Amino acid sequence: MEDVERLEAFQAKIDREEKIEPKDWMPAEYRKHLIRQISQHAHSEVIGMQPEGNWITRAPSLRAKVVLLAKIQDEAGHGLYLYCAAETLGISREELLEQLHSGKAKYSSIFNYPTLNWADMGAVGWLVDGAAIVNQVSLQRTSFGPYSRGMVRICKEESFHQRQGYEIMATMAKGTPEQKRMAQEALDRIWWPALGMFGPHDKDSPNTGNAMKWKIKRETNDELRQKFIDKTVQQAEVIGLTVPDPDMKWNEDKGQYDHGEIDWEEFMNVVRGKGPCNAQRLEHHKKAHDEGRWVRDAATAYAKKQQSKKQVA
Ligand code: FAQ
Repeated sequence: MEDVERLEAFQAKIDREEKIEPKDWMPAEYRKHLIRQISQHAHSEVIGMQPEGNWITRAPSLRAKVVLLAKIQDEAGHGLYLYCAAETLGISREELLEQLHSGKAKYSSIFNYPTLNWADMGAVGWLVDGAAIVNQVSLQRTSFGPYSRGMVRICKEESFHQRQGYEIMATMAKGTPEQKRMAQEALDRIWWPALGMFGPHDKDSPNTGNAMKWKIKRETNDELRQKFIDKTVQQAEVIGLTVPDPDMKWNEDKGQYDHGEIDWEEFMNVVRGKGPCNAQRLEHHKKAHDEGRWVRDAATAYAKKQQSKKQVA
């Protein structure tokens, strides 16, 4: 078929709400777009383990430690599903990691902020996983089959993550005045970076046009950010905390909250690698990757040996 016909057939399939699968024909731009987004998503899951990993040894109880450990291990699993989904598009794991280490591939800006105390574990679970769920529930309906199916599994686990964070915040908010202050300060620190997770305003988002046409994204950055705000402001009120936005106000006519503006200059600085922890996060990942080389070599050698045994038998 000519490319024009193929393109029409491809778009028609998307418009019929049928999934695109790895062996289907797809335009090079669609493949490239997906590799960029899925790999950025995978890197975020894995780099996102660092700010929470920082608190495993200092969790305030055995229960808190077990819950946090389970949550962080889930994030590693999410990274693996997503790397596998990206690999079905014809890129290798080595190339994906090379792009992360060279700075070509991004990961979510939120993970370049430090986690200063235990209340931050609550705020990260509640707000960061909360924002991730809003985005990922929408991505369950994305047009690429492996990404969509990965999202279904991931969303089931993310809702536990959000609740464990909210539980920490609720407990601290009704604790001593000092604990309540810590919870409020964690909310103050993480609120604006969490809103940045949804990306730039739609008018400043170069990828949204194609993403919506190809149904990679089902809702825009601003639509998802608004959904998150509308849900979360009320959750804060329930536990007696206040979001740090003096312009936050319920708009009866629109049926949603009006809110203040993100500091976009700070956002862009963090995205461009100049956030408080960008260098530290990448260094740590590179070091762990180098130190794990012997495990990968051993696993590959074992798999090869099993394969040759099968061939002999
Ligand atoms: N940070 O044109 P758009 C989690 C970049 S997982 C860094 O709007 P797009 C679980 C963007 O890549 C959280 N960069 O781009 C967890 C693009 O640059 P590029 C991760 C950002 O793709 C919790 C440029 O700006 N979730 O939290 C950010 O249409 C706790 C222009 O932007 C996902 O990755 C940002 N915040 O929309 C784990 C969801 N925003 O690539 C551990 C999947 C924008 O052209 C612990 N991704 N950029 O060089 C998406 O939904 C989309 O990629 C968006 C951005 C919405 C992030």
